[in-house]
Amino acid sequence: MIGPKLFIDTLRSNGICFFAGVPDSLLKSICAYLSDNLDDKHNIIAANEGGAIGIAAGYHLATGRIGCVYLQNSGEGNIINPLASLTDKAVYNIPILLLIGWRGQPGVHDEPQHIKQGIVTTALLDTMGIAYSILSKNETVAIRQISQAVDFMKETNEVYALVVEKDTFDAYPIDNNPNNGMVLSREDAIQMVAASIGEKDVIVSTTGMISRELFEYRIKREEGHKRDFLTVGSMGHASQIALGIALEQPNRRVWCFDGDGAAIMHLGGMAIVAKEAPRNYIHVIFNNGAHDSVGGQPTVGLDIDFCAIAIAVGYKAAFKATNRTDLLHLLGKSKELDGPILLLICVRKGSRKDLGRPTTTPIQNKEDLMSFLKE
Ligand SMILES: Cc1ncc(C[n+]2csc(CCOP(=O)(O)OP(=O)(O)O)c2C)c(N)n1
Repeated sequence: MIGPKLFIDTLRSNGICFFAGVPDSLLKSICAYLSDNLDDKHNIIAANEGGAIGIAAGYHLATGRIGCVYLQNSGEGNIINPLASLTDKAVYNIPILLLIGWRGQPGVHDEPQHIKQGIVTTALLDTMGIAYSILSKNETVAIRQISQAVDFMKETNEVYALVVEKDTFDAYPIDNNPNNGMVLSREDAIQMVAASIGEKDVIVSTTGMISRELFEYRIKREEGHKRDFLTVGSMGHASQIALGIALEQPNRRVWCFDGDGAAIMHLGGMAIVAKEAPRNYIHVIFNNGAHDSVGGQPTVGLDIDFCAIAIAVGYKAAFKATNRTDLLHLLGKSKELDGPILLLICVRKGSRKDLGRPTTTPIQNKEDLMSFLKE
């Protein structure tokens, strides 16, 4: 395995001193090392992976140097457009080193949402004409790969990718201190909101632990999962899935259980919710200021005013809760109001150590929900 310090030091000694990206569980120790050792001018956690390509391209334009963009392979879709129409040699020919965490690598067990992406990870790079290598777990070989990648980028001005398998990097102590100043746990908040929704209401929950905590809540209550659509992949799109349902089913309330990282990833979706203005739409953002599900790296969630954003784009109302009493009060109040409404719930970081994963398949989940929506 490769030590995160050695890896980053090698990049730096090859002239790569600027990083942007979206955190990934396989790159957890690299992301943690970068957060601990670089300031936020040299390590920018982007809204989405495509944005990170833009930032690294701008960095190159301003400095002539090469930046590194890190991402989970789930974010490959988000980078295809800027790779094809910005950095490609047929357009601006801008070099960037990609560091791609390979979830769902064929032969390695993973969750359903990673299987297809795992299969197409290197095929997409081939199709895009992007040179790559699979990062060796041997430090000496990895050091050589980095210098070859840098030579290639300097010579051609093209993008190069290092694809990272599971267990490539040594652990690095992660400062995932749940204490972000908030008192409510995300799981408690999820349970309080889920317990308050009407019999006919449905929930579209976002990627990561929010869906896992909702799933376990239904098990505990023996309620089945038919009211919930678990957006296990497709990070950042839960609010739009909820919008699609809400517009077609105006007689039931549709709740989106979003994360701050996911909401920020495709923040523009809120403007479309507001424009379509379904009266039955409630957007709940569980805001811990972190990408908690992949290691707790910071988002700008606690630095921005989501309620002001919601009102500015046209939501009918937006409320913030930071404790149980406020939340209970707001849940009661929001039932009397027309949507779209934003409920911003500030929560602690962290989760239960024994938190499980959905045991039903995505297809079962979809079919159960669709039958429920027909009732
Ligand atoms: C396009 C894409 N990029 C990255 C990921 C990896 N990923 C899964 S969950 C997650 C963090 C989600 O953070 P947030 O929405 O704030 O919810 P939290 O985990 O903090 O509850 C990330 C980055 C992904 N699944 N898809």
